[in-house]
Amino acid sequence: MKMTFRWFGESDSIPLSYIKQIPGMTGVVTAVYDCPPGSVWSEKSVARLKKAVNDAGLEMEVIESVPVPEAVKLGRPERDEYIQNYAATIKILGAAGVKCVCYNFMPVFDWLRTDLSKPAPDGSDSLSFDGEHMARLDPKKTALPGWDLSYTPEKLGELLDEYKSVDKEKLFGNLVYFLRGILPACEEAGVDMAIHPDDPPWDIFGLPRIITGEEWIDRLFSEVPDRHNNLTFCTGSLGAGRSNDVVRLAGKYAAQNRIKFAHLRQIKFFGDDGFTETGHRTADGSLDMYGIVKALIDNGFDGYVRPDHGRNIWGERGKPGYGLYDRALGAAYLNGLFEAAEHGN
Ligand code: DNO
Repeated sequence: MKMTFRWFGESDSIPLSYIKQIPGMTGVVTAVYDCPPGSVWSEKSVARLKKAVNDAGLEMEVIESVPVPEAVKLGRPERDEYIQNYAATIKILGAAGVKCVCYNFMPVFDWLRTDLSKPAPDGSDSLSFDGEHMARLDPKKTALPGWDLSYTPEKLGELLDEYKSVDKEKLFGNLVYFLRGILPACEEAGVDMAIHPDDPPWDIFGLPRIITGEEWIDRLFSEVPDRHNNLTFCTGSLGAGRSNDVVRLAGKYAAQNRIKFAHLRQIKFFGDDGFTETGHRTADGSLDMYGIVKALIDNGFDGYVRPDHGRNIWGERGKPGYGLYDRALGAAYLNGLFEAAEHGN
């Protein structure tokens, strides 16, 4: 297991030197943010990022994310060009020592929350999702965290209309087409693709979401068995789907050697489908964090791990979910769980 920490590049307010001081930290999970979406990442940008990370005594073996353009998810005719660009980026990353690329295949929006700073009784605050609140929103009139703010309301409207002809089957077919297009580059470059589950794992605003649980994940691996087609096991995303037994799924996909990267995060359920992010401990939420870590270890997991979203604590006003303090506490706690699980307790 390699413990890592997400870092948003030079604009991140957290210095690499602080990340290095977290016990057991081996590297950062990062991305190039100065290349236009859909283009081939420049070798110069990748090399600069890697140098900054390595100079701080850290590794850059995981990229999160190389975004997949909407044209690819929609299956537009121009997707082939974007897929070629994606494959070229993978080769550049592989040459720079990157081993794993985390990506998602969610239409239009990435992760969604209805509250970025829900207060807790101890004075901390965190991200939260409330389905009833979400149901009252009009995507063309509101901007929520996780939304791509570069869309104008008109563009967003057009995109939402275009997705009306894309159901789950079509989206799945487009994912398979994308993977078949890039996997030869992954083989050549020694890079594992690790798809991130949809967050939350159900349809939003009528947009189809497919990486939501066991049925579709099994289908993905049976349709594209290539060994570079893998999973980012995100406990908070999968776990928000209450029918997903994350301990069992962690064991199952670790045994299949499909988990290359784990996002370990705690959530506490409320109402029918609501959840609030909490501290990482099992006792703080609804997921059995030790059970998850033990299932991973008992089934041979040896990939990258990162603490996922943290709360705002100690007066920090971090990037939502990505402050320093609570994620550092999460990493320390997770290191303890891994140590115990590895010793067979
Ligand atoms: C949220 C993250 C996601 C993730 C992407 C991967 O904090 O886990 O935004 O990076 O979905 O493409």
